[in-house]
Order: sequence, then structure tokens, then C-alpha cells
Amino acid sequence: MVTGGAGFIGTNFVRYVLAHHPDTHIVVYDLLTYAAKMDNLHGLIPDRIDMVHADICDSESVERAIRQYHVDAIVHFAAESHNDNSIQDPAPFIRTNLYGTYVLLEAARRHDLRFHQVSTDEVFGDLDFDDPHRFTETSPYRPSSPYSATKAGADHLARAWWRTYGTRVTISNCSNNYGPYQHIEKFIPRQITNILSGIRPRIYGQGRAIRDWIHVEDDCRAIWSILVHGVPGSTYLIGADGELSNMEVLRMILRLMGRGPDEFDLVADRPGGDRRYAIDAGKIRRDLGWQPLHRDFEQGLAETIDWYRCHRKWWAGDKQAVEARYRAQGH
Ligand code: NAD
Ligand code: TDX
Repeated sequence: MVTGGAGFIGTNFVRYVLAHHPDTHIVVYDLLTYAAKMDNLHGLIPDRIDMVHADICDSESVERAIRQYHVDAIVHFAAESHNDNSIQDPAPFIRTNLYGTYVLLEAARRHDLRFHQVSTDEVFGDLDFDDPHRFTETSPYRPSSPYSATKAGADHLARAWWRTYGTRVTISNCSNNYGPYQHIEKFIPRQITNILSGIRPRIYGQGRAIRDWIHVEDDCRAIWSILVHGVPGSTYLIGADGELSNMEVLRMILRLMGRGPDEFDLVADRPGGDRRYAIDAGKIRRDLGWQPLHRDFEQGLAETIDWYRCHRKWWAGDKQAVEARYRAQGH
């Protein structure tokens, strides 16, 4: 059962598993919030996928789905995922990310299911620009935003269910994903679709913040490998050595889309915004033999630009409302 399977990474994960693991049957469990699109899963092999349109906070629906589809594992992507939204209104983050994860963990405990908690490097807070260290599995939790604090809390719940009840939990903390099907509120798709809509890209602060980019397919392969080969009770960090400043990424987008290097606007920084994330993925490389296949960020970015160019219908309906929301926040 893939919670949040109609969102960005969930969609890519479902597509990856259907394509590469022919014996797997998937139940997508998704509330279809603003961040999801049912179209994402259209055209996929119908006898290998079922859809439950429901809330992870609704334990009766979760119970019914597990029984109806004989679920043996939960891969838990469902979340409120956008930092800026969490700053405007933390309430849905507390509900879905914390309470929803609790509901699913209880279901996993009742049915003795394998449970994979999809989490983020943001739980570790941020690093100084010149810090020689990167995040590892033993880095302390120091979340900065309401979003990352709820993800941190959910990770703690997952670990407690392993330690206290023996629920077979694994956790992955991954860095920033990019690729197809990402909501246009997020940095890379926002800038690409701005340019495609004749709007100047918007960069927070001075664009100095650093993110550690990984192609979404590499994250999905890593999650599958943890689900199948990971040791219950363990955490794995996923990253592809992709550190770049926001300004470097924006300039690459501008160049790939035929614009000048200064065709953007600087806007207000995110309150409390994290400076730098950096993942040391040594453990998953060593223990599970995983490694990223998309090693050329610029090529991945060019393919992502093409995807948004060719899928205008997928995003155009959201553009005005997303930009209006950003304008109201000074972004
Ligand atoms: P997303 O916002 O694109 O998708 C979230 C999905 O969850 C949507 O389909 C939405 O409908 C669903 N959902 C939300 N609330 C729900 C609820 N109460 N019940 C059922 N479904 C609900 O998010 P994403 O970027 O694909 O992220 C997926 C997961 O990966 C999240 O847990 C996020 O914290 C984590 N993560 C994301 C990144 C990244 O770069 N995007 C990096 C590391 C970790
Ligand atoms: O228009 C923008 N301009 C800009 O400069 C936007 C939307 C963002 N930014 C900056 C803020 C961040 O420094 O770009 C960086 C990336 O921003 P987001 O795309 O919002 O991602 P981030 O806050 O880093 O979080 C993402 O990665 C970790 C996901 O949204 C999280 O779900 C995941 O946990």
C-alpha cells in the first residue's frame, strides 16, 4: 500500500515498481489533496493497481483497505510537503504528518506489516556553508520549520513503534528530489513554468541556499531496495552528491531555456529558511549496493524542462492560483 501514491514521489514510485517488479500489486491510498493528480496514474496496468481515495487519519478506512487488499507492506509517502505552506498554516501538517503517521503505524502493528517511513534530510536542520561534515544516520534531529518538525516527529514515532512493539519499520531520509510530476509550488518546477508562462523566475534571499539534488527515480530505486533488503529498525540516508546553490540551479535553468543569466527577480527570503543540506549516503551504498544512476544533473534538469514543456495541460490550471498565493506571501 503506497500512501500519497498520487503525489510527486509517490507517482514516480508506483510507476517505477510497476515497470520493474512484475509480481507486485499496488494499492494507492491517497486523499487527493491539491498536491495530487489522478491523471498521474492513468494508463497504468489496471489489474496491478487499485486506488483508495481516503485520508490516512481515518483509521477505519485504513483498516478496510488493508483487509480488502491483503496488504503486506506500507510505503508511507503521504504528507503535507511544502515548507512555505507550513509557515502560513501548520495545522494540516500536524494532522497529516503526525497523526496520520500514528494511524498507519497502529495499523502496521495490528497486522504485523512492514512499514517504510519516507522522510527528509530536513529533520537534521541545516549546515553552515563551510561545514566539512554532511548528514549521516547518527546526525541529531534539529528541524527548523513546522513542516520539518512534523516529519521529525513522525520519524520518532516510527522508531518508537519498532523499539516498543517490534513493528518492522525502516526510515529513509532523502535530499531534494527533482523530476517529472513535481508540483509547481516547488523551486525547480516553479521557475521552469514561470519562464514557460512569461513570468520572471523568483529566487529567495540572495539565492545562496544550497540543496543536495537527487533525481526522483534514484530515490524511488533506493526506497524499493530498503523495502526489500533493508534491516527493520534501520535508517538509511539517500543522496546523490548533488549540492548546488539555488542561484546555480536557476542560472542553469535560464541557460537551458535560452534566457539571460539575470532574467530573474530577488524576493523575500523564507522565514527561518535552511541554509544548506548535504547527505552522506555511504551506508545505503555499502549495505544495500544502491547508487544513483542519474549522475548528470544538467541532463536531468534538461529532461525535466522538456517534461514541463510537453505537459502544459498537467500544470497550467494551477499556475495562477499558485502564483497568487506566493504574491500574498511576498515571494
Ligand atoms: P507531494 O506533496 O507531491 O504529495 C503528497 C501526497 O500525499 C499527495 O498525493 C497528497 O494527496 C497525499 N496526501 C496528503 N495528505 C494526505 C492525507 N491526509 N491522507 C492521504 N493522502 C494524503 O509530496 P512529495 O514531494 O511527493 O513527497 C512525498 C514524501 O516524501 C513526503 O512524505 C515528503 O516529506 C517526503 N520527501 C520529499 C522530498 C522532496 O524533495 N519532494 C524529499 C525528501 C522527502
Ligand atoms: O520560488 C522559489 N524560490 C526559491 O528561491 C521557491 C519555491 C523556493 N526557493 C528556494 C527555497 C529553498 O532554499 O529554493 C529552495 C528549495 O525550495 P523548495 O522547492 O520549497 O524545497 P525545500 O524547502 O528545500 O523542501 C523540499 O525538499 C525536502 C521538499 O519540498 C520537501 O518536501 C523535502 O522534505
